[in-house]
Amino acid sequence: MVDRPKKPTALAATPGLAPQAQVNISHSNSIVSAVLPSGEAVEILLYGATIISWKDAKGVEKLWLSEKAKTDGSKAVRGGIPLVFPVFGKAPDHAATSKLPQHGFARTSTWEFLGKSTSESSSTKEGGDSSVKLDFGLSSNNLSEDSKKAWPHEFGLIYSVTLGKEGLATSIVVRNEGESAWEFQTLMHSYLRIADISKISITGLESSSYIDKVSSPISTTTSPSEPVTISGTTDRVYTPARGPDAPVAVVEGGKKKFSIVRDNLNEVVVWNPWVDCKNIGDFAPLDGYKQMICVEAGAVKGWQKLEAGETWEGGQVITAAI
Ligand code: TA6
Repeated sequence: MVDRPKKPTALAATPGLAPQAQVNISHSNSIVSAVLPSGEAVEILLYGATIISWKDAKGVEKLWLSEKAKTDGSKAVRGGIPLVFPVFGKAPDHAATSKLPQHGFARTSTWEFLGKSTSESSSTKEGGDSSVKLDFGLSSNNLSEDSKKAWPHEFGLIYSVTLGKEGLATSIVVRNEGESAWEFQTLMHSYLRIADISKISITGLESSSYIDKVSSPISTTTSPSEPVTISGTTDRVYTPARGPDAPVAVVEGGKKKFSIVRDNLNEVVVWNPWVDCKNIGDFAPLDGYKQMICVEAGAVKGWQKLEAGETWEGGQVITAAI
């Protein structure tokens, strides 16, 4: 290259945009993954719009996934964050959803990837303050004939997963696209990864009403004014006394590992199958219950009713300690 005397000094380097999040679709269009410049990562299976992995900037996995989890679309994923809609559990006494499988059809339907939107700070500091929102859609048209027959209502769901440096947000918009009202329940069935179930306590559920699904008969009672600890099969639907924007936190060895705040999701389900996991065919390893705790934000007590054309939205933000 000819060297030119007196060539202009280099223009002050205009700070470029902060590096962007990388979003890919892989595994024959079945998995959407995103990685932030700072290293945080998330993977979502289009089957069920199930989050199957969420890693922090150091590559530490935050979600528990069974070693026997099916991610081939043959059944609901055992682990990660499956999505429950339009019914939580089974509702034999609720005519409109009584024919649906446990936890409804959202987690066993193939969703569409609607796209991504990123937000970068203008800052050029390492990694910026970037986050990326991934949107997924499901409507009556995506349903199997069986599901349509079991729940013949016109609906539209948009499920958004936002990966940020501080945490992971999931939110759902539910729309009644039909001509008549219907009602639903929804829940984000988060399997959080921990090191040792005997060392965790859950705060934010003190002095709160809860349904104990392990007791026989199932009972409704109020929790004591201290954190919840797990020492056996646990399956409880809490209505936290301090409301959705008061954090529910998983503390392990005295250190806060996860903190969850909610929007319009008034209930928090706490589930650990303990040694009963031996009766769950896709739960592995058999001592895996020691490394997981389900803390599930949902609207599952009673039913949300949508008139024709109405929309409902709810969500959660999970922050995880690095
Ligand atoms: O969220 C707790 C719960 O409703 C438990 O009762 C247990 O059934 C768990 O969900 C897992 O349900 P699944 O249908 O995924 O086996």
